[in-house]
Amino acid sequence: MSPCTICTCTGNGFRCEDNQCEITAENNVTITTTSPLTSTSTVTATSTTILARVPVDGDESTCHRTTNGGRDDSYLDCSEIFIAGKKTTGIYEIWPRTSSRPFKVLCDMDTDGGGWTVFQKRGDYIPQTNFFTTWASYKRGFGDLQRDFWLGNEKIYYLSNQDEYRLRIDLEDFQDQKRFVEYEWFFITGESMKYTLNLGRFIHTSSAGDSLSYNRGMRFTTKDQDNDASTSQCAENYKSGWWYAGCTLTNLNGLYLRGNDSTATGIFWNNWLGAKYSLKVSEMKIRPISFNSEMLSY
Ligand SMILES: [Ca+2]
Repeated sequence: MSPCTICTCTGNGFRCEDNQCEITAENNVTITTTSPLTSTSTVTATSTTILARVPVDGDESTCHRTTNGGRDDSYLDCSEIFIAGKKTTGIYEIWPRTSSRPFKVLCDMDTDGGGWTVFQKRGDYIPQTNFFTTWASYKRGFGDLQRDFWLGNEKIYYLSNQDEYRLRIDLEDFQDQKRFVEYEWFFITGESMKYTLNLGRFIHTSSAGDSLSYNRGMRFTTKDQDNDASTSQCAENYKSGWWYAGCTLTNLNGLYLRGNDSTATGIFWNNWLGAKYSLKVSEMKIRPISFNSEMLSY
């Protein structure tokens, strides 16, 4: 995850890219960018093009995009990228409607017709990313899109509220058995509502049982912010950040414990292998309900 910038930009077209302010503009528009940490620069555009890249340091939360800078040729999610003909699983840039800037995501272009935007991934990597982390970390996202990661609650919020999305979860154990579950629809609220899990009906053609409906309507909880429905601290009990109720039947952000463990603090999906088996792979992903890859082949 690349940090963005401290910068105030005025003018027609601005976006953050690779730790820099990337400036674009229409004909003969003057753009002024300022950064308290570096310099002020003024550039004049003569065409729609990248005019300058202004390196600045700091926190992405203070970046602001003005009018439609850069958005015209951007994608809302991985399904749009798939429809545009890019059908190879990998990392792409998207720009959800309410996000102030574009960001990179992992697109699963293979599973069940492709077009999935992946927001969580666990796998057998060394070293492992630490998922027993803070509210701020879950908000921002962490890990490596090439390996294991949490995309970030803020980004999941932008993504999941711009369309009606199906949720799919792909799971794998250490004997290479695979299962999946789907839920009819999925979105999370914004931070003011604690990223509450809104979840549609469990789809019964799934190949594992339903372990997530129990968390429906629950707020997100981390080790430093207890929003669960238990008198205990679920995040501490299960070593994770999740939409705990009192507490949970699944813990996909749990510790990476590689198979059987007696503690039930691993990556478990109770209605497949129970709470004392820590899975090898978990991937959580969304795709518009309206997506139909078969129609695209004509
Ligand atoms: Ca509690």
